[in-house]
Amino acid sequence: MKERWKNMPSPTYIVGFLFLLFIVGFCIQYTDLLILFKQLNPKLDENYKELEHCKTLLYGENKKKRALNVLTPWLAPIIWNGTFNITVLDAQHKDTRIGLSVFGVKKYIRFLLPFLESAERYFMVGHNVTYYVFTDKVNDVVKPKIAEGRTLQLHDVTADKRWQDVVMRRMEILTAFAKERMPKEIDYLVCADVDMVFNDHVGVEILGDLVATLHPGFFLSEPEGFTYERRPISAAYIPHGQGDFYYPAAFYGGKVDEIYKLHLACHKGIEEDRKNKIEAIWQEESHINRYLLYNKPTKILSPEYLWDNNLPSGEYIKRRRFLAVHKNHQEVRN
Ligand code: 5GW
Ligand code: MN
Repeated sequence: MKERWKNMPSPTYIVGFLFLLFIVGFCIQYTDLLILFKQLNPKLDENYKELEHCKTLLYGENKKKRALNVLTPWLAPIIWNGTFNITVLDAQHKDTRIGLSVFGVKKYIRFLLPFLESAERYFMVGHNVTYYVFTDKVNDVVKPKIAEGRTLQLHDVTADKRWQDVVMRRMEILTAFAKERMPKEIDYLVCADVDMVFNDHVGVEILGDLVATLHPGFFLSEPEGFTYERRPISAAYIPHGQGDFYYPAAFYGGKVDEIYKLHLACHKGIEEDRKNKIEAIWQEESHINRYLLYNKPTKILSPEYLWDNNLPSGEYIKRRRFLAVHKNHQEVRN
């Protein structure tokens, strides 16, 4: 007995060993494992740089802000720079047909050419793209040079007198197109405002069954601060205490059948409101937000995909992929 006791490590040794274990545990817990990984494999250097931004989103001081996460509570990815591998995704979508719809009605026709030219530079480059341009002045449209594998369709629409009707009409027109024509021509439809330009890569990483963007003006706000329609009499009503994110009507998309369902629901809601002599606070955007509360998007785009250089909190936005064009509101109003 006595002999064996002598062979046991001394208490100092045990304490030292436990301390060492603690230090190792601490390091694993609090240092970035990717750094260790990177040292083992220098080829990961490039990926590491991309992931750095993703990491700050995941572990940074703002992780409690739900928009700054990379997954929603229902496990839909939120697409921030560095969260996708475009080479893999491009290969997966080699045969995918993508539609981009845009309205240039009345004075907004002036935004069409810069919009389309920028789309040729940055939107789904190398993929099969169909532009669906809706305008009241088909003959005045100046077409940009379109790359091979891409087509531009011009469609005539009526110009409503009130701007509110112009923006809401989009739901009705896109319901019809997503039902009749688009299923034969495209797999996914992306819907955009025209008073915008593509300013950096926007590719197949944005494709999903039902995709919406985080509104650049509200991504750091709590749902109570969102400008949802709060009057119960409207079909776009969202009760206080509810809501995940505030989604803009200026950039969203999805599989054609999903987008058809969204547009049909919004169109019906707008018609119902019309009968009840009410108009939702932000027109079709309010109806889209209502729809997406009960039909959760399967993918969400960070405000990189809808940014305005006049907004604060630009430090979160590493890539300004789709940018608002500054407009003279007086000048473009009818
Ligand atoms: C005109 C005046 C006020 C509001 C909207 C319009 C308008 C919008 C129009 O006269 N013609 C037209 O085609 N639009 C379409 O609706 C454009 O595609 C435009 O991008 C979209 C949404 O209207 P915006 O861009 O003025 O809305 P915000 O929220 O970006 O200011
Ligand atoms: Mn706009």
